[in-house]
Amino acid sequence: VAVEARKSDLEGADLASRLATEKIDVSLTVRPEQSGSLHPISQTIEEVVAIFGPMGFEVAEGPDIEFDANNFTKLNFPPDHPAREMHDTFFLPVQEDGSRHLLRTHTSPVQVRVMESTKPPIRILAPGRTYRCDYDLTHTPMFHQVEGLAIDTETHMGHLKGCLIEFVKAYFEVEELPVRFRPSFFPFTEPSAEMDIGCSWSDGELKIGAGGDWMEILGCGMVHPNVLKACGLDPDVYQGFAFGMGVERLAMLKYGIPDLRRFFDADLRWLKHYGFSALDLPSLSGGLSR
Ligand code: 2NL
Repeated sequence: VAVEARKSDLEGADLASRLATEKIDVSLTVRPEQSGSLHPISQTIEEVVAIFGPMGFEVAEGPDIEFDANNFTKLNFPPDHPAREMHDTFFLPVQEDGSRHLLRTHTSPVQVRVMESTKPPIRILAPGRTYRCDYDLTHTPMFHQVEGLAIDTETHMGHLKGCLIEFVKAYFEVEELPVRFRPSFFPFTEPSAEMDIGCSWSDGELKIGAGGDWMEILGCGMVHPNVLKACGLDPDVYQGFAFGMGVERLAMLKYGIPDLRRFFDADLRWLKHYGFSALDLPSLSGGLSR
């Protein structure tokens, strides 16, 4: 190792003296002219993680190929729920034992796995790829979600509202951001809500912040007792909140990206235009985006 190190030192010194005496253009020889960039999906996930991290949420991951039970049954989807249709879900061939695997339709199975293996308190974020049999102007068969889950003995709707209001203000970098929670329905939460943020439209351009219009940003709710039970947690002891949001949508709203399908074209001009420097990691103190 010592010999190797001295050999490369010599080469370094040799190169330096050659550069000095032979006037070699350094920009052509040693400095790369082009550098790669972070895809807006990666950037957006990093930003969301940077905001929830200091609130105590840790990133959890799981497989893209899941059991039907983890994707649907334990999440309180009734056996005849429309989302279970062949039509919306990519199923793998039925196994010999009759069970069937699928491509997860949301990242909730990650939270199912964490609840089954961890004694609360639980605070996790589950970012990742999700799949649905859908392809048009506003849907791609593969897309990304970030879901969050917090479980403890006294976690309540006030905690949910506090965390999510702090999140949208930090993500959109708007301190005076109007928010509202509308009642909604998901099989896995009760009560359920959708969160809107204030916005305005002028000359066909969207502005986030006060302005009289509303923009839906995420879905959330208190984890359904049936889900806690199915994941081995006693609903008389534990309760918690969960939320989910679409990463492409978050990225399009913040960075003014008009067409969803361009995200997955691998077009270098698009990537260069909308990409981020890998050296500018988002942080709350240093600024989320530059
Ligand atoms: C949306 C709504 C949501 C959840 C996801 C969740 C996960 C578990 C238990 C309970 Cl394991 N809930 N996730 C809850 C509410 C809403 O997503 O619009 N996503 C794009």
